Amino acid sequence: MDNNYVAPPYRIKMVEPIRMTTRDERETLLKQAGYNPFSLRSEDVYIDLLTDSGTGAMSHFQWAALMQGDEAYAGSRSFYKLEKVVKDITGYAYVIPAHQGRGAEQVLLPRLVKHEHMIFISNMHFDTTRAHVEIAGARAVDCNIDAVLDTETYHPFKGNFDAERLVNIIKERGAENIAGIIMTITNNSAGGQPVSMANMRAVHAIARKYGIPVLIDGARYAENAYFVKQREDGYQHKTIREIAREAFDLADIFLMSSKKDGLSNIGGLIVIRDDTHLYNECRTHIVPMEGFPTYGGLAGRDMEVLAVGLQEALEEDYLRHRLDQVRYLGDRLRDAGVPIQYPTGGHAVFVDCKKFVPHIPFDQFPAQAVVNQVYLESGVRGVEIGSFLLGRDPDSHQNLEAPLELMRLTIPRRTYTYRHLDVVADAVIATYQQRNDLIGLEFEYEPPVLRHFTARLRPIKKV
Ligand code: PM9
Repeated sequence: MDNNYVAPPYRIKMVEPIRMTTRDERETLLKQAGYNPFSLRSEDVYIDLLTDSGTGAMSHFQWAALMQGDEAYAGSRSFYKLEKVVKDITGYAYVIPAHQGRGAEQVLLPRLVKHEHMIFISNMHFDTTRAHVEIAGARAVDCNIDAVLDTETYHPFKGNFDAERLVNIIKERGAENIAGIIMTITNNSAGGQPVSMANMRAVHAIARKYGIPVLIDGARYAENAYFVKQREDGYQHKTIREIAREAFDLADIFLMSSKKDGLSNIGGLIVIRDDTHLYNECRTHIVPMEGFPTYGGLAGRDMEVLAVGLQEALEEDYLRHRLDQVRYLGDRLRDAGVPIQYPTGGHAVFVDCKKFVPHIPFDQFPAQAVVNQVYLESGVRGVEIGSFLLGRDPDSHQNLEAPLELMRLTIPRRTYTYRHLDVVADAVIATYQQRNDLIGLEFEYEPPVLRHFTARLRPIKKV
């Protein structure tokens, strides 16, 4: 194991105080939140690892850029700056901003659904992507490799598509019924796991053979490129930018939640290689949904920040430290015997809660029980990525069983120190020592879509 974790390539210029609560306070706060940490106030959280989405720290270059925002409704100078940066990175012709990733999804995905009974196929759909696929009247089919389910065994590219299964699904369903193939890089739900360039190339070749559009869901495309450089033969001497471009060359559309590798607090992108018809359709539909095509729900200052952040996120020093922080937390947990998705991925450590609390069944949300206990223990907020998040089958309405029950400890960019991560590790290890006492949860209130954001739960008391 490489225990040489690099120090940050930045120093701290501004601080935001955070507050530790008492155990008794947290008992009350969690109960008030319906045993769903999404409903906690952030002030009541000591270290917030709910998400890396929009939660990172901006550089002084970004803060300076913010002052240059052109807030014109139409034709903002800030849009053209952003457009140029995105075109330079992707090589694509058309750029439309959106307020965040799901804004881009709601505008783009329905344009690809041409008739009933269509599906999208992905290495793994992220939850909002799945929701927008379903809202568009299609269905989401995941096509991950089996290695992802074996959390203990090393695989350099656990985020990969199962290319053979992809071909079988296309043959079974008929190419005319596939609305698109979505390459999620990195593969968030699988554990922030990277996808290899060889795999992307294979998927692209299959898609071309059957005439199916390829989409990159690239919230964390720069982190993916860094893993390719580290782990895939032939990429060691290429820059992150070159590797990212090679990935974009293997797709037709790039959807981005730029709250991640855009290093910004808000933002999304629809980027289209060359399909003028599709671009015009998106341009039309973005107006009622997000805003005029040169702002798409963003302020001019947001576009300025994003134009700078997209470039900073491609810097190798930044990425090395970012991924080392994740690796550090993962190594601390593994050393203590806590089961995690191994190797660690790009943005988070994913704790394998099927193994952590095997006595809690999937429909009592084992990972949610662990997330809650870690909060009680320490004021650290993680998030469940499992059956609670997955929800119900849109047709049968039965609770779906997730292939993995994970607690995600998501590390915001440039925000916490290694010492903060020690606090997190200690809390998770303390929770692991009490794992046999943890109990499952049931619904007090269950919303019809994306239930994990706003549901209320209660512990199932032992009788
Ligand atoms: N991802 C995350 O925490 C934020 C929402 S859940 C707390 O992982 C991918 C791969 C994502 C993603 C959001 C979106 C949607 C699309 N694709 O959140 O709408 O990881 O900007 O992006 C979250 P927005």
